Amino acid sequence: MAGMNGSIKRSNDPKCTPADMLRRLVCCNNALSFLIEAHDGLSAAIAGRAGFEGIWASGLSIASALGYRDANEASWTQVVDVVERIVDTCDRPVLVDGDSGFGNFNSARLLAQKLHQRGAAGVALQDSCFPKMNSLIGDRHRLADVSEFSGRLRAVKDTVAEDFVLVARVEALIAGQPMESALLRASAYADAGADAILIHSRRSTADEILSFAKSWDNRLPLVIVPTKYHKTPSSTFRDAQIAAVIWANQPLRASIAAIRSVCERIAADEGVVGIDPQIAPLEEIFELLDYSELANAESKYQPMSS
Ligand code: SPV
Ligand code: MG
Repeated sequence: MAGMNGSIKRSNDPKCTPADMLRRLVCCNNALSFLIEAHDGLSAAIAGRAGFEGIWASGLSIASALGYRDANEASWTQVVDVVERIVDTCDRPVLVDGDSGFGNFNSARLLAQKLHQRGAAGVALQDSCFPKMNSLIGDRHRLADVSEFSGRLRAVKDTVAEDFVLVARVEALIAGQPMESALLRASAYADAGADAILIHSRRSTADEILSFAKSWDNRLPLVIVPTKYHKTPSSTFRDAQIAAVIWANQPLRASIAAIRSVCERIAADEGVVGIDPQIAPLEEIFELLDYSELANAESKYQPMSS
């Protein structure tokens, strides 16, 4: 189906909601799934065409694209607005990085409800205090109290449509807590109704994640973000029965490298002849955002007067 936003191809089948699609990827599937980061409508359109099964609306990437630091500088309504653009330009289910839920149980459930209304398939909430700091920088990662965070999860489950996927993200290992604490937290979040656990690590090897997965023993599906342990082959994650891998920031980082190199070259050359063959043609923009749908709609609804 083509829609008003130019490139919407979402199914009209009420039996297959975005949440159902994400649930199949993360919760009811024995195969390893892959989600890729998007930070705006255009990056989501590109990711969908590359064949990814699901989209990770990354907090780091959305904040960075807006020119904010990943420290809750962007407001939750700004994130919701970006998510709407991602949802409208891509037919894949979108799992949103909801950080810690922007406060308490009430802001968490409001955020989740608005994300659901805008077409997101699920939200990941992490057990951090507000404001959070990106997990891959610094040592100031204050953890929320387990029962208070469990209340945030329960509030989301009780408020938002039943099929909306709720991923509970455990930050214990990021905060330097022992494995035991990570497992206890994950257990509490499973009891609170989470559909999957995102266990995060910033070690350069997957040892921590693999040891967690072994002890966890598949109580709920596991989601991981191998940014720092990116050299680990996917077969290792498959063998550990991980449910989903999120490539959380590579498209944003690719765009930074490409924009930097093109800007430097144009500045040095005082012209664009040298770079033109290397950059995306305008036609690609028109195709990604489905300009042909608009042309068809114009001839149907607004024929040129003769
Ligand atoms: C994100 O993509 O915003 C994440 C993953 O939350 S990380 O940057 O590793 O915290
Ligand atoms: Mg994040």
